[in-house]
Amino acid sequence: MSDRLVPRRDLAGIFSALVTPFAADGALALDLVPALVNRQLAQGIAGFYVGGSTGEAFLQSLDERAAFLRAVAKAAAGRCRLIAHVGAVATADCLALGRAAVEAGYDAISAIPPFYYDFSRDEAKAHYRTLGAELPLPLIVYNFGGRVGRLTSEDLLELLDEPRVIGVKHTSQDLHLLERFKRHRPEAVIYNGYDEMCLAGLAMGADGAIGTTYNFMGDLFVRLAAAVAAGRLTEARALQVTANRVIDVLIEVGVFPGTKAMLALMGFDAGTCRPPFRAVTDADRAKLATCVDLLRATAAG
Ligand code: MN9
Repeated sequence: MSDRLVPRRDLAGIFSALVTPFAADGALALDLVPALVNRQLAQGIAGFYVGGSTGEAFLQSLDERAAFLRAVAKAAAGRCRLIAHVGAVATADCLALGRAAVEAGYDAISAIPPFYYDFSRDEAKAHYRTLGAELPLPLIVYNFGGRVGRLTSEDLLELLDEPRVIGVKHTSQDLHLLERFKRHRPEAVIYNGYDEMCLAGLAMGADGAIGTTYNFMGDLFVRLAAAVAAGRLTEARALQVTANRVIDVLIEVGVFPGTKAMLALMGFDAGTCRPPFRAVTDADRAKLATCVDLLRATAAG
């Protein structure tokens, strides 16, 4: 396959699955984007995965999603790598968002398989082939556990052979499959998806990680990844355990509303989530405040 894209190594590393801030009235709060982007870049992350699950993509119109892609690219101003999640049910909607990402200067696009309808495996694979053929950007398949429709492990391995597919965002506990992706195509860029298993994913060969909690503890995971790369697994494990103390609380209060609340407690307004996500309560905030203290102590130590 001579027209096959060679995956760029600078797409490896820790990527924040950036939250999308909404104002109290539910409107997109694009004014909050520059401070959020600057804060997270200061933590040393490689870049942003914009408009994915964490970005509440499926609670937004296509116009809003495109506007947010543009706002993040403007705020980032070439200082980091940017991956646009353009997944949608309709292939045409993915293409429209993909074109917005191309115009805004994104480095890669990514997409969840077409969902809701029982699309056949061939239909889902054809969807990715169309995105690859029509959009002049590297493509990262988003493998999200139960939400991949009928795509099998073999289908995902087959998609890794597509000329424009350079990698997989692997939000799955199946780390054997992650290792099979790397064995099948060693130069591919494979991202660990569950933050609470980041160490395990990196140990099994992931090139990086994309996650929700890197919005507010990206620095911890940058340190964790560096420790793994240097073979300091005891240190990496201690960092993962600290992170997981926080993630357990987040799962209790709701990962996305909890992430925005953590950012607020740290001094960065990330707005609210859209319903049906719940609003955090004072009791939630009190629990999360103990997590902020834990992270501060870890950063100091
Ligand atoms: O892709 C995220 N997964 C989802 C990454 O959004 C479904 C993760 O970062 C999780 O939010 C995180 C908490 O379970 O690992």
